[in-house]
Amino acid sequence: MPDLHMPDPASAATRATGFDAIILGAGIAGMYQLYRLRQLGLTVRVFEAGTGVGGTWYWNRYPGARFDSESYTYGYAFDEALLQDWNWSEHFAAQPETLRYLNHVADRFDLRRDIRFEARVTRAQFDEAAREWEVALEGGETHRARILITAIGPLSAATLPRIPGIEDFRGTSFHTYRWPHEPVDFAGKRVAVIGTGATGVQVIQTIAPQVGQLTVFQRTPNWCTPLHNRPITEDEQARIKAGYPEMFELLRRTPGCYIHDTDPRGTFEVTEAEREAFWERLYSEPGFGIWMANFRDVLTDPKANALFSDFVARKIRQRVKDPATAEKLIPKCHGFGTRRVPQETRFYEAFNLPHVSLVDTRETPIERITAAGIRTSEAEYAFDVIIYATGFDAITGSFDRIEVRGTGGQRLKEHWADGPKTYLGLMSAGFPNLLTIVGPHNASTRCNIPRCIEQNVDWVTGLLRHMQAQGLTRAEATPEAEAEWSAHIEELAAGMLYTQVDSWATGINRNVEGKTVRRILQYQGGAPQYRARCDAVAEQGYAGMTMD
Ligand code: NA7
Repeated sequence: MPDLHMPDPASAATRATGFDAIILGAGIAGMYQLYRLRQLGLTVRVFEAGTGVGGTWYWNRYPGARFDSESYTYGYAFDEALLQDWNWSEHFAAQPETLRYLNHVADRFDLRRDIRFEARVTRAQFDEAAREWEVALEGGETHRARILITAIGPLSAATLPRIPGIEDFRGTSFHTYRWPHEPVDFAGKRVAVIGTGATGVQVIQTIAPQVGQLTVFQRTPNWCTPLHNRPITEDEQARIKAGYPEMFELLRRTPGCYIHDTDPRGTFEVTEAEREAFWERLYSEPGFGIWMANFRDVLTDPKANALFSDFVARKIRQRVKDPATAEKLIPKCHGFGTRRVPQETRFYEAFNLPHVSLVDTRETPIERITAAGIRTSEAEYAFDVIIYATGFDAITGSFDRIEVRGTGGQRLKEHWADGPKTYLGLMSAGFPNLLTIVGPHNASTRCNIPRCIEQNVDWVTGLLRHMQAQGLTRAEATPEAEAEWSAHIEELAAGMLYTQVDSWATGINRNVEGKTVRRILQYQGGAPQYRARCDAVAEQGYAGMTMD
């Protein structure tokens, strides 16, 4: 069987004892990487902690979980027959449908036979002499491979709040990421939701009409805008399928691979009437257009940003009947779009229901979780269910949880202690043959993620094809290339308002030790520019890397 090291004349000494490649994670990225590596004829094993495929869409089963990207822009693009066979039912599909889709893909390409489920990787160590990675699973079992590819997701290390007493609560409680597989009955229940990020918003708006009583604990409000989801009609389905080539062409050109492209105009280059009309239109249209296709300076010019934030604040005041609640729901410490914009469906109207209330935890902090519920500085609340929509140790957290050790035994977590150091967001110096799909410093976390995943995977596949053809067994980013790329990442982010705001995108998570300093974790130059950089590196024979 052909493998990565077959052409290597010294193969007897350097031959991997296990697989050609190990992939961590069977989400969208891991599944596609497996598919591509099989095409190279490599032996591959995927280790996945869950009992099924789907990653994000396997874990996040909370009520209301759904896309913010148009469904048809989100599915895999690599197989025309798959595109033509699959019918998305809504413009923004809900989690069960997406999980069905990913299971369909796994069946269709017979992916499961190379995936080991319920296999959580705890450690990965590079063996310099053998030029291979040794990977340990929870329980101690180890496997070896020449190449290690992480597809562990940027938002997969879920974090509970650091509030005393969490284990004391006698009712039912879940983190949204660890939602049970069985349905949860909310009828008549007294429910608390802690957290109002994109997840909390989806949960709150969905369960508000079902529960007996809902209390939302909000620390920081977010600028939420309408999703405007609806079913896809038969006519639309036909048009979508006929238009895939043009649509994917458009997605290749836009900065985040969405169908929404930035408006070239500046906020102050139009009259007030034109501006208001444009913003009204954006507010009435589906999806992320309001964030991605706004005036070009809304995310960089503080004055433009303040004006648009004021527009959205007015909308919130119109939609929330109680003025005091409306004011609490309007962000005061950050401008629109400087944190992830949650897309909502009657989220603000949920606070008009008589059994829904909002607690501002900056005014009245949560002091502890008690056996019966939640105690703030002001009151004691009794609950049957507490939902923690408290987010993730984002982007680097999933790496930190695995003990990844490169040459000389250095740990990746230490190498990244002052912020990630990468080359192309796909490699790190001192960690040969390790490829970090959707890792820090690549374009994927600012992206309609499957589009950037496909780019990452295709690039990695090209690199492995090159190594295979040349008989190379070791590839590593040089420290110089890593330093240059890491500086480039900082330069690209300069002037972006989001860098001045705490959020998962800037690496802040006060529930995690040490995650209190803002970092530049994402490539901000846009997916087309990122793709061009990656392609140029490949065309130059993998410049910035040592390979032998
Ligand atoms: P986010 O966006 O990180 O939101 C987490 C929320 O939980 C946010 O409102 C936090 O408030 C809140 N939180 C966290 N810890 C606490 C404590 N200790 N007390 C009160 N409130 C707390 O995560 P999501 O899951 O909503 O979304 C993650 C991404 O997934 C999303 O952007 C999409 O891209 C998909 P804070 O803002 O920190 O004050």
